[in-house]
Amino acid sequence: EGVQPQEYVLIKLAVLEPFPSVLEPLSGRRVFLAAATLRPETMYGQTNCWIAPEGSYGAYQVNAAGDVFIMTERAARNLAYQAWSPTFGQICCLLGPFLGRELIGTAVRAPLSVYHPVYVLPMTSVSTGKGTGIVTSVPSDSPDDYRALQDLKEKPAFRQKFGVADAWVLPFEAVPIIEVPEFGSLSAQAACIKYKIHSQNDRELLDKAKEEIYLRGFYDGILLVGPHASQRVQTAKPLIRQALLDQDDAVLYSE
Ligand code: A2H
Repeated sequence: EGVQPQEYVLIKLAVLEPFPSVLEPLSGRRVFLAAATLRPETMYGQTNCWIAPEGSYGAYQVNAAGDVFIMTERAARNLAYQAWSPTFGQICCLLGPFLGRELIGTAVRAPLSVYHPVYVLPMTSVSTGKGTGIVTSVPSDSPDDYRALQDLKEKPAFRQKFGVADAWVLPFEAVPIIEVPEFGSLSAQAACIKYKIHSQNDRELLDKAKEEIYLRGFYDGILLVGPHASQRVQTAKPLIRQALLDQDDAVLYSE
């Protein structure tokens, strides 16, 4: 996109056994959906994982330990050239390509989340040309995530279209994790109400809401949960990011 490289944190969402049929050949291995985020400090509020239903994905071995990442081929190629890659320049595709929709309903462990497990769901705005094509969902602080989860909750026909079970969606509520002055502790919901956003396809309004919330959350937000509760987001963010990396729940990725 831009001229500046973008550095993401890839959150390792562990796929739980029994694997969905598309991933069955990998049964017994450590398989992760690699979700790209700019907001590692929000991981306490994860409620699900998003994929592009018509997007193309593969399973790639990323280290000597045999860890497998699910992501786009484009991301696998980029990742193979990052400094920490032990097999520099090599990509090892174990499976694929397959469609994102084949992952819908997959149960994963989302590090730091209050919910366990969380499920893979479809979101129309997930791009396969950015990050890994896998997005972790934090409806408390991301207007896109909030609106897409509401669409699935409020529109049974939408669930039906993608074969989404009620149990993968209805029990999951946004978790108050960051207090933002004037927007409260569920800032994405507040922004969607303020801008009258009623669908995940309201692109221009969502971009406005996203920009406002992102800046306010970062500069004025106070964390409400975890070991850094009552600290400013600005202060806590690098500490939470580092803890995720140290615990092997995340790796860095830039593009
Ligand atoms: B963020 P930028 Cl709580 N397609 O993570 C669509 N969106 C994608 C994506 C893709 N392929 N890859 C990453 N993203 C999302 C958390 C979050 C994010 C919060 C609030 C705002 C926010 C939880 N979802 O992003 O275009 C990811 O969602 C607002 C900027 O590279 C990632 O961070 O600037 C962000 O977009 C990266 O967006």
